[in-house]
Amino acid sequence: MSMTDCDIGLMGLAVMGQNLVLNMAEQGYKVCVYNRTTSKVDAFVNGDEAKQFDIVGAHSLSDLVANLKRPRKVMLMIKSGDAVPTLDDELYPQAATADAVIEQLAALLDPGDIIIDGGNTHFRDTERRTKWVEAQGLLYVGTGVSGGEEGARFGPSMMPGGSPEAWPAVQPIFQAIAAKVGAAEDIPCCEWVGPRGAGHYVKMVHNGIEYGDMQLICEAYVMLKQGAGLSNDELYDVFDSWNHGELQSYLIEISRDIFSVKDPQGEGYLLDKILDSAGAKGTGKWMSQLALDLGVPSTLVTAAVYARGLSGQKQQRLRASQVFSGPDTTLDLNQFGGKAGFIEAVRQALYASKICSYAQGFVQLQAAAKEHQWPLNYGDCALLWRGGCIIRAQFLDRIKEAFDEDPQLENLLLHPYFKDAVTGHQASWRKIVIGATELGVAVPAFSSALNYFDSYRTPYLPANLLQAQRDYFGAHTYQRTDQEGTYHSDWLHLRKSPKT
Ligand code: NBP
Repeated sequence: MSMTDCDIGLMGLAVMGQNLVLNMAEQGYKVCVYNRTTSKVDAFVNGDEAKQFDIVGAHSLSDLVANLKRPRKVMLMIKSGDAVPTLDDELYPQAATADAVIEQLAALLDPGDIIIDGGNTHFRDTERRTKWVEAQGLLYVGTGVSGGEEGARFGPSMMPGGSPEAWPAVQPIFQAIAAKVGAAEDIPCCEWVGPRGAGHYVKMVHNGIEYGDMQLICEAYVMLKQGAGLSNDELYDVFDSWNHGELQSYLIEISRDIFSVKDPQGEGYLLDKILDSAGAKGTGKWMSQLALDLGVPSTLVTAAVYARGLSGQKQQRLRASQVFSGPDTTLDLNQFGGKAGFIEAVRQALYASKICSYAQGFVQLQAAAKEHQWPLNYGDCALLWRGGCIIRAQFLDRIKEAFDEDPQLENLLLHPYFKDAVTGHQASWRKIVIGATELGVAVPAFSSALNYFDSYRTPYLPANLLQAQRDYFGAHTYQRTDQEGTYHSDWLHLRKSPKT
C-alpha cells in the first residue's frame, strides 16, 4: 500500500544513487528508491547500511511515484551518455534512453511535480528536456553532482539548474546533503546556477577544469622525475609541502598519497606498474567542442584531452620510440639554483598554468551564459567547487573573492591577486617550459597555458598577415589600424613582381 510520505524518490541504484540515498536518509529525509533491475532495490534496502534508515523500496516507477509527498520529486541517477558520447541524439542511445524514462515518469506525475536528473548529462539535452517537461506542466532540474562515491555519501558539490520554480522545493534537501565549507562548515556547496541546462554546463566546465588540473599535475610529476630524478619518496614529500601552500587541493593531496603506495603484488611502487594509457568519459571533449563553437580558447582542457588520446596510442608510441630518439641531454639544475630551486620552479609553473586554466574555464562560462541567456553568478560557481568535488581547492576562495569584487571581471588574470601570482611566477614558468623542450619531455598543458598567457597579454599578434592572406586568396576583406571601414585589396596587382 502506498504511504505517500516519502520526501523524494530516486531511480538508479548504482554507486552514485545508493550513496546519495544514504546521505539524504542520514539528513533525515525519507527516500523511496527504484532501479530498472528491481532485484537491486531489495538488495539495497535490506543491506547493512540502508537498514539503519527508513528507506522505502519500489518495484515500478508507478510505485515510486505513489509513495511521494507533493510536489513529488523524482531524481534520476542513471547512466547518461555512453563511453564515447556524441552530440547527435540519434547516435547517442543513452540520451534516448533517459528521454524514454523521463517520458514514462511525466505520464505518472501531476502539474508542479519535479523531475531531477543528477547524471552527467550534456547541457543541450537538459536545455531540451527542461522545455519539454515544462510543456507537460511539470518542473525539471538538471543538476551536476561531483565528488564520486565518497562525495555522494558524505557531501557532494551540486550544481542545479532547470525550472527556477523547482528550486525552493529541492533546495532544503540538496543543501542538506551537499558538502559544507567555511570556518563554521555551514556554507553548502550547492546553489541555484541558472535556467535550463546552466547547471549541467557548469558541471561540464568543472570536469574540463579537472582534466586540466590532472594533466598539469602529471606534467609537474614528469618534470620532477625526468628533470631532477626524484624518487617516489621524494615526490611524496614535495607534494606534501605543496599541499600546505597555494596549491593546496584534493588532487595534489591524492597524488601525494599515490606516491606512497607500494605494489601489493610485488616489489616497488604501484604507480610504477600502471600502464601509461589514460581513459576518458567524454565531458572534457564536450567542453573543448563547445569552446570551439563559442570561439573561446579553452586550450588547457583541449591539450589535456589530446594528451589522454595520445597516451592511449601506446602501441604507436612504442613503434615511434624505436624510430626517433630525443635529445641526449640532462637538465643543468644549477640554472634553477640547484634541486630545491628546480622543484620550486616546477611548483610556480604549475600554479601559473593552473590560473590560466581556471581563467579559460570562466571565460567559456561567460561566453556560454551570454549565448544561452543564463544569469550566471561566477563567484557562486567557484564556491560550488570549493568543497565536495574533485577540483576542490583553497584557491577557489580567491576566485570567489575576485568575482564578488567584480561580477563582470573579464578575465581572472586581470584580478590583482592572480595578476601578481602569474607575474611573480612567470620567469620560472618559462624556464620550466624551456627545460622541458631541451629535455624532449612533452608538457602540452604547461606550454599551452604559457602560449595562452603570451597571446592574451600582447597588444600585437601576427593576425594582420593572416587577414592579408585571407583577403588575397578569398577576398575576405580586412580592417585598417588607421582608418574606419572594411577594405579589400587587389593583391595580385599591387604585389612586387616575383623574380622569374
Ligand atoms: P552508472 O552510470 O553506471 O549507471 C548505472 C545505473 O543506470 C543503474 O542503476 C542502471 O540500472 C541504470 N540504467 C542504465 Br545503465 N540504463 C538504464 C535504462 N535504460 N533505464 C533505467 N535505468 C538504467 O552509475 P553511476 O556511476 O552511479 O552514475 C550515475 C550517474 O551519475 C551517471 O549519469 C554518471 O555520469 C553520474 N556521475 C557519476 C559519478 C561517479 O563518480 N561515478 C560522478 C558524478 C556523476 P540497472 O541496475 O538496471 O542496470
